[in-house]
Amino acid sequence: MPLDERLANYIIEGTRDGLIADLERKRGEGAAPLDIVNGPLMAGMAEVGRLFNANELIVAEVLQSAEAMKAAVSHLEHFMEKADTAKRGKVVLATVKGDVHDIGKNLVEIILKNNGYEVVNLGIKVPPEDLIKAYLEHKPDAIGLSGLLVKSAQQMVITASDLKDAGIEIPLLVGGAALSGKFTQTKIAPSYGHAVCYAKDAMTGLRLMNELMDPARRETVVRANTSSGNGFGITTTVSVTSIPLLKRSPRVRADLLIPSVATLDRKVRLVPDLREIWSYINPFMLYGRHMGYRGDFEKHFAAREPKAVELYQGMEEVKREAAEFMKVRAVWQFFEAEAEVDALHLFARGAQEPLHTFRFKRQRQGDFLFLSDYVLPAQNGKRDHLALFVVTAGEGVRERSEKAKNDGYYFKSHGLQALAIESAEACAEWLHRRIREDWGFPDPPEMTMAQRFTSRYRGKRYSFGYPACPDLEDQTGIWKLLKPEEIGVQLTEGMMMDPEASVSALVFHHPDCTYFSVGESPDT
Ligand code: B1M
Repeated sequence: MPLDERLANYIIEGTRDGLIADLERKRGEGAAPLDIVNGPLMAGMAEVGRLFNANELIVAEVLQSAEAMKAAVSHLEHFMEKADTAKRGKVVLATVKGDVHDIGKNLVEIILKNNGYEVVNLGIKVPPEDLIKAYLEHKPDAIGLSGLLVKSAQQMVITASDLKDAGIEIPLLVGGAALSGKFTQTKIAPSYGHAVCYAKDAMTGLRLMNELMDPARRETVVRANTSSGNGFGITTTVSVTSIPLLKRSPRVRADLLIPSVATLDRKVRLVPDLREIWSYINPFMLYGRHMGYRGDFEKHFAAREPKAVELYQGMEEVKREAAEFMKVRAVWQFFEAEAEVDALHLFARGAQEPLHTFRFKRQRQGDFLFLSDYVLPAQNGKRDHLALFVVTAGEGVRERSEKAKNDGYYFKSHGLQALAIESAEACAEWLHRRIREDWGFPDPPEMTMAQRFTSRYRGKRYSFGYPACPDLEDQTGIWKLLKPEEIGVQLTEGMMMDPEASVSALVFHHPDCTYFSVGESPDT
């Protein structure tokens, strides 16, 4: 292959074997280091972007390409004049106030940095005033805001307005799992008054930056993403239909026996066997959602499909590193429970006064489902029960992932965060199974993990923030009752759990449990 094509190919293939020798060969031909970067190497990264958008490369492979790019640029920087390190642009990146979400933002940093942009990553829980300071200090071409939850989308509206009041007018790029283009346009953009661009994923973030930094295309993008109005007054368009005064949803039986529970003691555990927890990881989430594998990973891996095998081996390497430090911890407890109209009271064993009361909302139509309906009325003075838990796998993950990212090991950096996140979810699945056993209805031996991932068992677990109980403020009730600080999980002012790889839930045993939406989560 001609040398330039070979150089681009190292990036496309995400391999470093022979890269430095060929870079030296190219320099030997008299090519300036910066021209090599902006020439064959950037051509390689541009092709990676095209292949990703054409579904021919997955996130994991893009990360390996970025690693090769980082290695090439780090080598050539030794021969560059200081002034040579001209960048295509500069972005200040941050997760908004109250939010600890990191994995998405870091992916964006890796993609932008290895496509020629300077990125100032301010980290998590960044208040508007720190963003304004960073703007004055770094004079960026754009600001990137990230967040996981609906609350964070609302925080972006406030942040945008504060940036406007500070006289900032550069484009904003926003992204995050609970965010949408519509919310960006109708809420965030009007409160900023200048361009606010929604980026559904990191590659879209890159495309938007390329367009904004291209004089020929900038105006079009800015005009298309700027809207007037003030964006404030986030009105959730909840149509207030009257709910028939239902004592209980017709879909939820009351005439069932209350199963007894083994103990009401609070349990705190460091889950010893990581491999056992990892056997509860949903492959679709780890290899698909986070590492980008397209298609049925398990089936393709079993058929020894090369991409699936390579990704599996890559994640096994990450697991070996994680096994040295990852701690999966859990705190859980059963409580006596009584439902009363919209209140769900939790009691210590035999107590008269409730320890805490949750207030959920009933669905406004259809089956009028309501979480409290899943608690059976007391029988012969014996109350029904509810279990609560918080689990985490986030201890030490951010530091190690950050180090791997700074050392240019992007696959490992992202892989560690993805593994921690899915280990938290897997621990929730593992613990929920134990709780079913403690409740006296263990899973039948033939139950498969796939059936567990689709909750084909008795009862269900519900997490605050999800559609059946969208109010994140209720997390404070779990914190009061379970004190998850003991397993190292803090609640932020945005009602997020720090570390990021954490899950909280209420567990009901009722066989009629189903997942539903009370239809009140504000549209984001
Ligand atoms: Co959950 N979670 N979660 N969660 N989770 C959501 C977000 C949710 C929408 C699910 C739902 O309701 N159906 C819901 C939020 C609703 C709400 O806000 N009320 C929710 C909830 C409620 C929760 C918990 C509160 C539940 C609980 O335990 N009580 C809890 C909170 C955790 C905490 O507080 N620490 C929780 C926990 C978790 C896990 C840890 C198990 C896990 C990881 C979360 C994480 O990513 N950090 C998780 C997951 C996986 C999800 C879903 C299924 C997927 C999120 C995802 O893909 N993350 C999500 C439902 C959904 O989206 N379908 C859901 C991977 C990450 C790489 O993607 O963050 O989108 P993302 O970043 C992307 C893009 O957004 C974009 O590029 C990135 C890379 O491609 N982007 C940018 C992001 N920032 C950008 C900035 C830019 C440009 C592009 O600037 C330049």
